[in-house]
Amino acid sequence: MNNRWQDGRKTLVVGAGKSGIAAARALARLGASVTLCDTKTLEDLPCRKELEAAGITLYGGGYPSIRENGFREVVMSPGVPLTTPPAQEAQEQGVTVTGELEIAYLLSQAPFIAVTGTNGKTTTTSLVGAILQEAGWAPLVGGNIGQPLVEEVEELAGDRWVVAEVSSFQLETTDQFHPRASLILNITPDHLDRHGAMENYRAIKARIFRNQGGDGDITVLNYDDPLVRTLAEECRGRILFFSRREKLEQGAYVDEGMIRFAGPQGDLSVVAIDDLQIKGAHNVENALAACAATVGLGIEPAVAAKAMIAFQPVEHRMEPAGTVAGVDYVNDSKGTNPDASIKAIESYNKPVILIAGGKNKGSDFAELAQIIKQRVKAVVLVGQAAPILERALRQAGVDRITGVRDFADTVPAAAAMAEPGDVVLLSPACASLDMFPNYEVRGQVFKDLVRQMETKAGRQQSR
Ligand code: UMA
Repeated sequence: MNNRWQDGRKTLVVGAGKSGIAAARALARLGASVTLCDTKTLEDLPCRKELEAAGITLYGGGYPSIRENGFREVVMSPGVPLTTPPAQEAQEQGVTVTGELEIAYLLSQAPFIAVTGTNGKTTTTSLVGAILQEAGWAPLVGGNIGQPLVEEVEELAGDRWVVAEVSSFQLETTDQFHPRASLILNITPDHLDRHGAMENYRAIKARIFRNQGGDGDITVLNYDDPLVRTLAEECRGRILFFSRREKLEQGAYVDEGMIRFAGPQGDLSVVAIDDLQIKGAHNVENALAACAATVGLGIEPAVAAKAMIAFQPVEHRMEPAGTVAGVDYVNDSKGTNPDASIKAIESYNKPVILIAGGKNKGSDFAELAQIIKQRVKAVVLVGQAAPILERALRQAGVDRITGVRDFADTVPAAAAMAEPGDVVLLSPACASLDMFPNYEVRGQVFKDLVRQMETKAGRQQSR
């Protein structure tokens, strides 16, 4: 790699969260003169002493001027929109604007498998990682999943692999990013408060494959998703579709309950859907995508099948959280948009009591309200988006709605309406940021509330 930072290149990293801190540290190591800024005050910035000891200048309470400080590069954290002053000013001045994913890619000798899509990214990324692990490819798994890649890629030899969950926010700041395999799972409305129109969101997702086209590059696309299917026209790599509904000549599909892969080696049977521990139609899609990518890259179907059968649901994604009085509690805190919650609700044949609400991201809840009307027994609403959700639900004719003020009241309110055989599903359809630092904390609090109920129920039984 040509190290453009080695001679003290003045670089501003915007956002001192996980991604920004990791990028700042890596760039300082590479020789850049790094300033890390954040809207938080200096006192509130994490790891302050350690960052300063690494030679990083900290700037709190806003953003320094690009021109006045002579910055030659700006690294944006994914959660900071490109409309914020440092990105705007940099663009006006022709200063490079980049992101941590791009830097990780430039630093890595190992090839990337990159997974994007509105929903299913975390499960599919983890599953691809598990299959590679089983095949002895020793992958590094990270990215939007919560582990900044820039922290570890430098250590990775060229014969290893990086499996990266990539978000639209990260793709916005890519330039040379060129994964060996890219996967687009689905594109449904999300983050429209940031990306504006759907067309823009789709175009940003398409950046994942825009540098592909070399020998051995593959692009895995969802045949059943109309927006994703049409992206094939823009791809230059080998396209492998996956479909839950149609038999494909090339790619992964379902036939009589079996996941199959059709490729140069013929039409191969991979694994029975019933043998998978991840359940629901959306998880069949995730498994199909992982199968297409890994078997498409040359992993034996039997090896892929072994890993797929052993694979457990990931945390906060339709994760069983406990059973109390015959009622199953499920933590789908990562269901942060209406489509994710629709898929979660649709995967149950039992009566569902839904806990929803949080910070709205400009979503339209009309379709979710229709599905709730058809399939959900009662709804508990919480958080900033509760009034908008309630309006959409009432318009669809849903009337079993309970509003609660505090998140701690959601589980007791749902439990009060539940009967043995029901499922209480936390799938908020909204971000967590109005009440929690992130969806993980929200999911953990939900699980703690269920555990408290379990303990109480156990105590009552033993009396
Ligand atoms: N900040 C500003 N100005 C702003 C906004 C934020 O200075 O206008 C500061 C905040 O005060 C905070 C920091 O920026 O100190 C936060 O940066 P960030 O929001 O980029 O969060 P990170 O902790 O760096 O985490 C990011 C991803 N977050 C987002 O994309 C919002 C994490 O994805 C990712 O796991 C992590 O990098 C490591 O790669 C989370 C996510 O919610 C899971 N992703 C979205 C999603 O999946 O829907 C895209």
